[in-house]
Amino acid sequence: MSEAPKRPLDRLQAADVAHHLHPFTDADELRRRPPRLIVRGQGVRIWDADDHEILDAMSGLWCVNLGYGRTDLVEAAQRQMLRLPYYNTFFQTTTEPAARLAAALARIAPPGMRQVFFTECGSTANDTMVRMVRHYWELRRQPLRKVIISRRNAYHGSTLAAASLGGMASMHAQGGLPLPDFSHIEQPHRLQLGLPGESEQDFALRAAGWLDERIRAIGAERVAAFVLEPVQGAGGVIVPPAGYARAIESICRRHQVLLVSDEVICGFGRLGYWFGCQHPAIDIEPDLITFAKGVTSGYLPLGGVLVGAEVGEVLSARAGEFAHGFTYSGHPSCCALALANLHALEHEQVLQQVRQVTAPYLQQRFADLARHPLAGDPEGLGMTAALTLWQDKATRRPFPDEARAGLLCRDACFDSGVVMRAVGQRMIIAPPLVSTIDDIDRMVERIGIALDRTQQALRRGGWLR
Ligand code: PXG
Repeated sequence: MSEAPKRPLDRLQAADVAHHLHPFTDADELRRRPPRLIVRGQGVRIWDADDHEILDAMSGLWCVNLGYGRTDLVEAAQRQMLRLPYYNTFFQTTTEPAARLAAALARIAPPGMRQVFFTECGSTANDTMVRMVRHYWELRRQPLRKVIISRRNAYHGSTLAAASLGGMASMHAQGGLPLPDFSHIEQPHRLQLGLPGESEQDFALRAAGWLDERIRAIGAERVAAFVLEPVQGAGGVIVPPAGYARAIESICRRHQVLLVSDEVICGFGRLGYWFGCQHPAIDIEPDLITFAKGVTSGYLPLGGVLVGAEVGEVLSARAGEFAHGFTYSGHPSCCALALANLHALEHEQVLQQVRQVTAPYLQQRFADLARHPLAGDPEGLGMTAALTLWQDKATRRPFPDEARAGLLCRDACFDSGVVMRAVGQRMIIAPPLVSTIDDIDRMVERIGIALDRTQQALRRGGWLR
């Protein structure tokens, strides 16, 4: 029998490996390498149990937009928890934070979006949206409109409907997904799908045309909605070409297909606007918006669906209930924290700072990083950015999967004191919106060191000369 682990840290890690099933984690890998234990955070920094300081350039999982250690957020939740930690919003009841947050969201949402349905997270926001648009079409006496179209490589969550809606091949490979009546078109990724000599505008129109073709192939009378993220986050920070989103919008209008913007990542300032669809590079007016993450800066779970005039009027004008809801829909403690988060974003002028200073600086520094021999093709919008790792940058030859270049780089980043996310061979970041110029310089400096270390490791493995 192996000896019992001695240090408290070792004991915790052993307990975790033995009893904790982790999301999206290779169990074998976890046994070989116990998980890193994160113990505290302040501002844009987190610390592990060995007191190793790490810049959290991923804002947790795209959510800790105001950074760690905000007592104003914690106190807002605490005040509400002491007064009324929980009550529900079913059966003709409400609470003060739920009512006030609904009104606050209606005020910042794009014009015409006056109502919100609360959920606990982004997955249940998307599930709710799927049920809501199908119910809407039933109320409009077009019950055949059930099909929801989205894009390959999109991530929309992990419930059955959200995973079906998403276009992640690895998720569809398990458990018989997607469910019926979900359909996926190609993502507008020019680096991958652009033709030689094709202009950005031509690619944008060709990529949007895939939606038109799909709607016609299915039959518009069967299509309920099209769902897109303004910038595909977990898919690897895929920024659409200029004009794509507008072209998508007019195709949806032409076929009377509802347009949904999944703002779970792009909402609440990630692109420098309350919602990503308001960024001038996107510039669309969706019928529905799903959100989560940044609404509470990740301090407590909360999500929801913002409902535009067209759907809202049909849902509220006709008698009968929408037979849907969660115990924690409109959870008062989470809503109280969200109100404090919105207040801080507004009064500290975080969005303006992102638009005018931080985001342009981040994009500029990522362009600098792309001079590294291993990395190229800087892409990004707002406070999201990506680089691609190439085996041969001049000819854009990718590494074979076995090289595990992205994972090597992700580990090298951690060891160099910065969190980056690997999506295949794209290295991506989404730093807290409150990152300063100095914080970004430090992140970029550590990423540069990590790229050097990755290059050395790839050489040792025989993947680079
Ligand atoms: N929509 C989008 C666009 C998302 O990014 C969800 C929905 C689901 O939200 P919840 O709250 O149910 O997780 C997400 C979540 C990653 C990563 O590694 C991304 C997400 C979640 C976990 C990991 O990039 N996005």
